[in-house]
Amino acid sequence: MGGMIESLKSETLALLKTLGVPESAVTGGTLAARSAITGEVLTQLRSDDRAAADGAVKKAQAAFLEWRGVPAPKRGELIRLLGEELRANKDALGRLVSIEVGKIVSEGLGEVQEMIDICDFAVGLSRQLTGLTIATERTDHRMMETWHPLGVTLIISAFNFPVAVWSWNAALALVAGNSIIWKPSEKSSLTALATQALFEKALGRYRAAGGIAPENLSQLLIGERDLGEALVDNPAVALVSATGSTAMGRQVGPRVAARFGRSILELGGNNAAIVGPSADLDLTLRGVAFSAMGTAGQRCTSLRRLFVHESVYDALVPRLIKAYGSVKVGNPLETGTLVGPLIDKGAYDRMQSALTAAKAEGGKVHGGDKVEIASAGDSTYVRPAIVEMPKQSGPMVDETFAPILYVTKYSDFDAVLALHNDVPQGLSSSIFTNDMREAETFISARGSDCGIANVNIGPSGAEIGGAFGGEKETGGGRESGSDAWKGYMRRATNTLNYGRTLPLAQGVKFDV
Ligand code: UN1
Repeated sequence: MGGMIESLKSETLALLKTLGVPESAVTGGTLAARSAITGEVLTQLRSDDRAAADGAVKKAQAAFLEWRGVPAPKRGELIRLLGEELRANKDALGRLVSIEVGKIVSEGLGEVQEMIDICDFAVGLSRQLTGLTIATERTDHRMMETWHPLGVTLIISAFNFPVAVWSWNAALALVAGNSIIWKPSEKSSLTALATQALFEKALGRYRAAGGIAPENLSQLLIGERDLGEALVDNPAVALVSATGSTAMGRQVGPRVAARFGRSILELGGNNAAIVGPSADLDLTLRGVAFSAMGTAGQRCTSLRRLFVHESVYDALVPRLIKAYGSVKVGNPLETGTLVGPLIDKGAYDRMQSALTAAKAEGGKVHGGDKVEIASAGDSTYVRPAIVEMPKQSGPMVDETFAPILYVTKYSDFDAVLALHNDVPQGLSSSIFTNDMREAETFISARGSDCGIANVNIGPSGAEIGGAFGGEKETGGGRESGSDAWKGYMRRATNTLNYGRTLPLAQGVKFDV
């Protein structure tokens, strides 16, 4: 499992410097920034309080009023420059992601690539914020819809995609003409500071080339729950885009709704895959392994439930158990490691409780034990667990944010579809099959009830081009590609009369 992991403190400080984070931002506070790899405190940050939240919203509102007047393609130019900064700093930012939250190297880099991709997407979008022209029932009239900037956009992001999820929201919101405030997870403040620094660099270049942008267009606030609450409750925040647990969404959603604000919620998933009798089992094995063990099971889209047809169960499941037993768990910065640490001890404890509960339901647990790694601090490594369950019950219907894959055998397709949908969450899903009827049924209206439904690839690792999000307790929000941009804008319906009379709709007569 590799030797002692050295302290990552000096490397982190050097990376922060390279990425342009001022030293004053990472010294002198009381909020500990840790590395999931070593568990050590990397630096102490200052945190923002409620008063800072109110001040930031006021500034953001002023910035919005100016930014909305800048033509969208010019706003896109700022995002193009952000994409350039991200390209130039991909290695350093990817490395910082790995150090702070424990992603393996390719996933840390992949996260930055996702940011670059959404910047490219948003640049194109900045010339395509189009509205429909709609047939009108009245003579000499034109009806159309126009899309306008919405207002201050609050982005609440989670530790597991500490920077990519910000970029999905930030790139779209900024191109849409909104100002943004970012409240990252307190477990991933350093990558947030670095991303903000790269944004500032892009902004500097944009202005140097004559671009107009207000002060405080993008603000980063570091802090804990009370800070988030103050931001969420502020009526001048037009849109709250929150990614995190369903428990968090249950707080945020109703509070924003109570003041008739808009929210985009991207909450928990309990993603499943069905393996049909005709599935290509080699491909399935790889798809399942990546989706379930990748990012140590800490993606919203991680595969958590696997339904395997009885005719292929014995050909697949023992191979999977073997893969679980041999996958390299350890320092995510080392070549060959596929599973890095859990974010913290709390995640480990929740994983163990779920495994205990699964045993009580008759589950047969393979793996899940602690992997001892000598490190500079207090980190948490675990062998991914695969649990053979007699039926879908107990912890299998909950989301545990850890690498646990529950596996059950099925015989009837319609019954397994019902089981697939019989959980409160509805984010992502997949089917492994070469049977066209099964594949088409799975993605049809009577198939998967999730926001993402895949065939012959696992439920995680979505590209930015599609709308990302899901139904039920996942919160219903859509971020990233397709027409998710509409969630960041205000739609107006316009009717114009270019005639000399005033025909009323629905044949109403009103002659004065
Ligand atoms: C998340 O876990 O919050 O589809 C986002 C995926 C990634 C994004 C996951 N592109 O797995």
